[in-house]
Amino acid sequence: MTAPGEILLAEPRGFCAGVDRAIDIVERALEKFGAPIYVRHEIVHNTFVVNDLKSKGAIFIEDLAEVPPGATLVFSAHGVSKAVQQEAQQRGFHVFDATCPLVSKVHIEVAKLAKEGYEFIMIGHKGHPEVEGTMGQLDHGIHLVEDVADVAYVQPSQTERLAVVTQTTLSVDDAAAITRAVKERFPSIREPKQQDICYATQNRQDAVKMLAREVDVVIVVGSPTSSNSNRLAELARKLGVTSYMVDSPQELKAEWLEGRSRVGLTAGASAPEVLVQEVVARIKALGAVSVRKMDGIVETVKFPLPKGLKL
Ligand code: 10G
Ligand code: SF4
Repeated sequence: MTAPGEILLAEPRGFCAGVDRAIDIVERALEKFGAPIYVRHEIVHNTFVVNDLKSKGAIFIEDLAEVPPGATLVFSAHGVSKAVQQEAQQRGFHVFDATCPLVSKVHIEVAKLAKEGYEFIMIGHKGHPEVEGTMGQLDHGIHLVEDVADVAYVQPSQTERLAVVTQTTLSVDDAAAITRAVKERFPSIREPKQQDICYATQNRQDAVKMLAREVDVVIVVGSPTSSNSNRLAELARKLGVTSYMVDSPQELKAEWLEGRSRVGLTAGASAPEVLVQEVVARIKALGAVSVRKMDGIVETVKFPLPKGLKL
């Protein structure tokens, strides 16, 4: 059986600016205020990141009832609903908001248009924390569609003032198809000036499209809970290339690489580069002799830390 020969690394891959900032917020809060720091929901959907922060003194909770009085609390990068924000304020926690500024931008747009009488069609995955956070900016008038079939059933109370918003980490192609169906049903619906799917999602999916042309299998480093990582593996499969997700190098199975001479490797926006490098070492141990970086966009986006945590 042929062993893998070459590893091709997607560019860009891994951490986005929102994830970098969110992890920095927890680390700086731990340094400045000491452990424990409470974090509502996994700061980002990655097992390694969460375990690392746990070892430094972060406590991850889903329900604010678990947070003691006077605690310091961080909201995850995915964002929170108004109800969660209000509860944290009422209970007097010292809050740092690690919501990605690109998610906050969507929240601000929803609040602004709602004041002008708009209702919303939100394209996203039911139950995902970002969707709960964005839909939870309003107490009514925001309707979720998950796929093209859902579009026929959505029932806004009026159609003159309708706007579409999306989760930031969707499949760019699926979201475009759903948006087309939404526009067919509601031709005058308002679209965001710039799409809500973020630059990092777009760039990582574009990179997988390039990678898939050159490899026999695509490995995605990412946790099963990570929506954007799942989208990368799904995209490779849609392009006809077998793809697997791994949360750690130990999960990679030797038989996945049997008979595949070129192995593509990428990572979701929440997956650290240290894991990618460990996966590279594992694939090399299975026979790969060279590593090549694909050409791709160099990302320079950086978001400032909240006041009170800057150095
Ligand atoms: O891809 P999802 O939304 O599941 O999140 P993640 O934590 O795996 O990656 C970072 C993306 C976000 C924080 C959502 S904006
Ligand atoms: Fe922000 Fe995009 Fe990263 Fe989400 S995936 S944290 S929206 S940069």
